Amino acid sequence: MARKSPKGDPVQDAPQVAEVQHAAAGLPAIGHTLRVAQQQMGVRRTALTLLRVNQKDGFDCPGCAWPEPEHRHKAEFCENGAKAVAEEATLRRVTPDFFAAHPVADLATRSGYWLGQQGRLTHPMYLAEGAERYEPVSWERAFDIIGEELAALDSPDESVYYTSGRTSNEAAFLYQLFARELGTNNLPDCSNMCHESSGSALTETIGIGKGSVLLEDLYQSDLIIVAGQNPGTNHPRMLSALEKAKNNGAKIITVNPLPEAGLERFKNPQTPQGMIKGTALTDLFLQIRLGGDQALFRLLNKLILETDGAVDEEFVREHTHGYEAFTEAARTADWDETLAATGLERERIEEALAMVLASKRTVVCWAMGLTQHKHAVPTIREVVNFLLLRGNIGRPGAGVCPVRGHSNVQGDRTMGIFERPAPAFLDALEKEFGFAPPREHGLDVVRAIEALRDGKAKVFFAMGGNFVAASPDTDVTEAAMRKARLTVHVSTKLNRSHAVTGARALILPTLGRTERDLQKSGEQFVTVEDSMGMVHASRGRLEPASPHLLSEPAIVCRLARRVLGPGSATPWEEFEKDYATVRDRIARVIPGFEDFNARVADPAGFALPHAPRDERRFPTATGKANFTAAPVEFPALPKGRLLLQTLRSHDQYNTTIYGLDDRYRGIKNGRRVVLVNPDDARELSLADGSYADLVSEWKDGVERRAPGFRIVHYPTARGCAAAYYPETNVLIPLDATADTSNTPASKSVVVRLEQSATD
Ligand SMILES: Nc1nc2c(c(=O)[nH]1)N[C@H]1C(S)=C(S)[C@@H](COP(=O)(O)OP(=O)(O)OC[C@H]3O[C@@H](n4cnc5c(=O)[nH]c(N)nc54)[C@H](O)[C@@H]3O)O[C@H]1N2
Ligand SMILES: Nc1nc2c(c(=O)[nH]1)N[C@H]1C(S)=C(S)[C@@H](COP(=O)(O)OP(=O)(O)OC[C@H]3O[C@@H](n4cnc5c(=O)[nH]c(N)nc54)[C@H](O)[C@@H]3O)O[C@H]1N2
Ligand SMILES: [Mo]
Repeated sequence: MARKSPKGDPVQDAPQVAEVQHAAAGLPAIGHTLRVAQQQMGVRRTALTLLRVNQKDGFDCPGCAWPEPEHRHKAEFCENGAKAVAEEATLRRVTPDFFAAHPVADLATRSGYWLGQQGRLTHPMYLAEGAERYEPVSWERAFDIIGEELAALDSPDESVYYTSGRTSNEAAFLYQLFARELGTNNLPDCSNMCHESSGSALTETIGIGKGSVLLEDLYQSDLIIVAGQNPGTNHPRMLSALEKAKNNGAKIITVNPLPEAGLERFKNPQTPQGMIKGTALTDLFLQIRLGGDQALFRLLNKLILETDGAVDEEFVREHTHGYEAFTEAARTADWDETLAATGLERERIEEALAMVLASKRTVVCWAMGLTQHKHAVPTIREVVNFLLLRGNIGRPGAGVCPVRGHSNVQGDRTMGIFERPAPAFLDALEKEFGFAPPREHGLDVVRAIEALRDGKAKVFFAMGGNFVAASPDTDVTEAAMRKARLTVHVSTKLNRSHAVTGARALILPTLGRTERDLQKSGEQFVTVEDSMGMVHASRGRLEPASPHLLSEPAIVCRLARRVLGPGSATPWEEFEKDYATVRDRIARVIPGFEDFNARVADPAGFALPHAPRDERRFPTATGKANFTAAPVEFPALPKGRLLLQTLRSHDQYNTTIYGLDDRYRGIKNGRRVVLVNPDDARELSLADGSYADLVSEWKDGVERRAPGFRIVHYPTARGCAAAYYPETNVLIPLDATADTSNTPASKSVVVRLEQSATD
């Protein structure tokens, strides 16, 4: 029986299953793009807006962080980029009348999809203590309320400043400056739930937590391994890059428990021939079990070590450290253990090895499939070992390529949004702004939830995002948020975090990327950094959704003036007036941004320095690239249980739900589905089309339950299941996190499926 949708919510969740697709993009994608865009924006605005995405004088696509190619096509956007734009540039509005008609208790019963579909926020809104509804409030009063609550704290460390990854460099720099002047490093961000494991592993091994390849490297590589990533949905423009690499002779190995359509075949909508036939992308598909990647790369490393002449000995000698300990560990890798961990056949691994040995230039790309496991950091370190062995870092056509999510998540980190800032960064801030920044580490996402839960944090401020829906352990997180004195969200759209609040709450509506940002010195632009370390300008042209919006930089500047008062020597007023003055400071504080204003005038932008990529220099503790030798781990699966990964459908952007279809996977009109391998389903007597509750099992013995999921027989790896996030976040225990990075392990949750009594 299909689960009833929340009361009064017109959204039905009645999943249907159609055929699984084996190719991505093509004509259907164009049709979908235009339909979604026109529903939200109308015909004229659709044309005007979509033509400016990722153009040199336009705005950066708020979709993903994939870089723009040098030769931009007239339509340099994809289906899902267009949906992201349409969500922001929509003509629908959430006005004070809306809040008058919908008390918070009503909003709390609504689905995320319904909330998002209501449109853009137009006024600052305030929920007073004990009140049932948000009411309009002036900006001045809003800042006063925040000031009152901050003044009542025993320490600035009782406040938390979250950032999602759409925030521009300028806004992020100002925001961290404000938090640190106030006296706290409590700057958790979405990266804590995303690529933190990549940052941790890469900083330790190569000395910088960012990818080492540029687009040109992909085009020149012989072999690209795409592990734990679904670019057809989440980074569609990456498919054009993969296609170009293939046309240049590259081979592609895909490592994934799911056969993802985009990696099977890409029908490039920008070429007539691409539309009809398309390009087969994957040459070898390794259908791995969830969490088996460390074991796979470890065995490949052993096999490379055992092949005469396969190791780049000169590189290893000149540039690396820890080789002995690593080889000792790698030599113990075991076929049987690896086959059990990965679920792969021996022949497939041998084929992969042959391709690896035939390649002189190898790139490994990855995303959430590698980062969101308990052993994510050692897994990514093993990928680094794999590349180091054959000298595949720091030369053309080769390297590490963690593919970032949010369009400026990498830039926000560069700007200092980090709860554990480097001492050198704090020194530079101190020198430039003349105050002593706090040195103690702050709270990341998981620790911030714990602090709220334990009453140690009382004010929660979010620069974008949807914290309660994106975070793990939904019930725990929501209860923690409700304990806060004040929750504040700087947002473009309504979401669940506005309905699950502290005693008092504020919604501060802000400009999106697509909109004109007019300040006292004139029209402003902002800057962003993509997944490959390229920085460029982004300029919105649309009329703002409402005259009452403030830009993110303006909000931070006004808040800082109100809260820090005349005691702050920082020229907040000037920063608000002219963002170029912010960039001048960034140029003086952050290495690589010298002459920022001059260089960003070049429409193509500029590349940030990357020592391993540019000079084969590794700024690690040892001064070399570090091999590491962690024990191999993989998730244990008790009998009768499945390992669940929580992932994205084709119709969502994280917690923003665009629609109820997942076209490539053949799911329609509903999101409460769980994909199970037919053989597992048979063994567990889970009929296709029947309904079950997902119940997660964790060492604390607490029962976490997500009710009413339709079982879909689907060709995923044995023992593995998949269901969409954020509906499944209720299943992920707060302390089920990755070692070192503390990222929620959202890709390996042990679950049992309990069939509903009515079936
Ligand atoms: N349209 C759209 N674009 C987006 C987003 C969005 O929600 N919608 N989100 C943005 C953000 S913030 C991010 S971080 C990225 C996310 O981009 P992805 O990481 O591609 O997103 P997920 O849907 O989480 O997909 C994880 C992929 O890894 C595979 N996988 C899961 N576990 C394992 C494993 O153990 N091993 C291997 N080898 N594979 C595994 C899954 O089957 C799936 O193909 O996309 C960004 N772009
Ligand atoms: N189970 C599970 N949980 C996950 C993941 C998973 O794979 N599985 N993925 C994790 C990952 S990778 C990430 S990155 C996080 C995402 O976590 P978040 O970044 O917190 O979540 P989003 O859904 O991207 O946030 C959407 C909201 O951002 C606001 N917004 C949009 N554009 C702007 C803007 O320009 N300015 C401002 N101020 N606000 C804006 C809108 O109000 C919108 O409702 O979720 C994580 N959670
Ligand atoms: Mo992400």
